[in-house]
Amino acid sequence: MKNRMHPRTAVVTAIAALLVLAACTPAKTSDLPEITDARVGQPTGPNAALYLTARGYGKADTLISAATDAAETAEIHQTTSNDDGTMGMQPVGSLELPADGELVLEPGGYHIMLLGADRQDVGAIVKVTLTWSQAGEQTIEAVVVDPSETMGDMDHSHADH
Ligand SMILES: [Cu+2]
Repeated sequence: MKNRMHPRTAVVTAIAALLVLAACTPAKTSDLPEITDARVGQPTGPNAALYLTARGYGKADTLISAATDAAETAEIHQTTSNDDGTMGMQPVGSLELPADGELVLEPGGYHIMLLGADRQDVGAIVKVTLTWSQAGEQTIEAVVVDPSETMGDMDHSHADH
């Protein structure tokens, strides 16, 4: 009896092996940072602070600006401690995202300041477009959270704005 199964079995096995390989390989290398924890402290005054965590995608990148329809303008800020113990903040031109590292914007550190921010309900979604020097524009959605969750940047004076 002719054995015709062997070659075919070999082909099927090879295809199965390829499928397994394909499944194990990332389908597509992302060319955008992965953004998590994007949140905006509910505006209690003219301004609001946005925080997020960005994960690198294999190439170093630089966050150079942010924009949103939910505020008059948006700036990248850094919270600083003044010599007299009070907190202040200042605009920073850009923020580095390491190739496989993280860029964390959090209370007491970096944030994106929404100047002239619209009134927002807790739970609302604010769309913000980040501009990266390499990846280009990336629109993200940030959830509006209770101001108590972003203490540290909401209390101090924004007189320098
Ligand atoms: Cu600020």
